[in-house]
Amino acid sequence: MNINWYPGHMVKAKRMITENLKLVDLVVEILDARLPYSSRNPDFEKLFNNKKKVIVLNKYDLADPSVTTQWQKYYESSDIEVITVNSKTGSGNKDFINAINKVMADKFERDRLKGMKQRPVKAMICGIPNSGKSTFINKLTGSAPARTGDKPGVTKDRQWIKIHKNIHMLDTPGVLWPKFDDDKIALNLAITGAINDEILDLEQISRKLLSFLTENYSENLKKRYDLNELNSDPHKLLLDICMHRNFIKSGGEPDTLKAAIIILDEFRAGKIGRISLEAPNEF
Ligand SMILES: Nc1nc2c(ncn2[C@@H]2O[C@H](COP(=O)(O)OP(=O)(O)OP(=O)(O)O)[C@@H](O)[C@H]2O)c(=O)[nH]1
Ligand SMILES: [Mg+2]
Repeated sequence: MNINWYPGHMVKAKRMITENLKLVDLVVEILDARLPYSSRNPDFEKLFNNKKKVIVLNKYDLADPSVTTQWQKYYESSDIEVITVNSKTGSGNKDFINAINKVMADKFERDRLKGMKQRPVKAMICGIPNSGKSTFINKLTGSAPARTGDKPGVTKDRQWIKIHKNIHMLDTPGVLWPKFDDDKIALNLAITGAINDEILDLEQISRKLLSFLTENYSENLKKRYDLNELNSDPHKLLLDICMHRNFIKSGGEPDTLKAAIIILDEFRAGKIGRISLEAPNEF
C-alpha cells in the first residue's frame, strides 16, 4: 500500500497556519476520536510545540467510549487539556469553553494585574481534512458560517468566526503531511475518509477494515451484515457480504466494489457501531 495525499492546497494552508500562529493566543488541535494518534499531524506537533493548546477529540459518538477514555488519560498525563465532543449535537461544547478559559487563565490574570481590559481570545483550529473543524465551529456559534461536507477538503481558505462572547476562532483547511510513517496510519486515515477516496483502492481499504473488525469488533460485524460466521479471508468475507446484500452485477458477477464502498460508508456513518481503530497502548 502506497498512499500519499499532499496536494498544493495543503502546502498553502500550512503556510497560512504558520503565518497566523503568532497572531493567535492558542491552537485547538482537532483529532478524530476513532484514531487520535493517526489523525494527529506530526508537522503540527512540531509547529505548535511552544503554543498553548486544547485537544478536541471529535466524533466521539462514532468512537468506542472505553478506548476514548484511555486516550483522554493519555493526553492528560502529558498535561494537555483534552476534551471529547460530538459536533453534530454540540455535546462537549461547554467543556471546550471551560478548557479554553483554563488554558488562558494565567494570561487573563496577568492582564488584569496590569489593569488591561480583557481582549477576546484568538484561537486557531487545525486538523486533518474531514475531522469536523467547520462543523464544530458551526455548532459553537449556533449558526452555519463555515461550509462543511462529508468529504475531505471542503474548507478552502481561512475564516475568522466569533464562537463565544470572548472567543474568536480561525477555521483553517484540513492539512495532512508529505509522507505517512507507516501503512497503518495511511490506512486509518483512508478508512475514516480523511484522504480523497478518488486516489484510493477502495476494495483494498475495505478488506483491511474487514480484517480489523473481524479481529476487534466481530460481533458488530456479524450483526450488521447478518452473518453467523466471519470468513478469515477478507476477500471471501467481502464476497459473503456481497451475496447477503445481493450486490450482483448484470452479468451475475458479485459487485465487490459496491460492497466495499457500502461497508466504508456504513463504518464512517457509525452504522457498524462505535469503533476505535487504535488504542494508546499500541504506541
Ligand atoms: N458523527 C459525527 N459526524 C461529524 C462530527 N463532526 C463532523 N462530522 C461530519 O464530518 C464531516 C466533515 O465535517 P467538516 O466540518 O466539513 O470537516 P472539516 O474538518 O471542516 O473538513 P475540511 O474543511 O475538509 O478540512 C461532515 O459530514 C460532518 O457532518 C461528529 O462529531 N460526529
Ligand atoms: Mg472545513
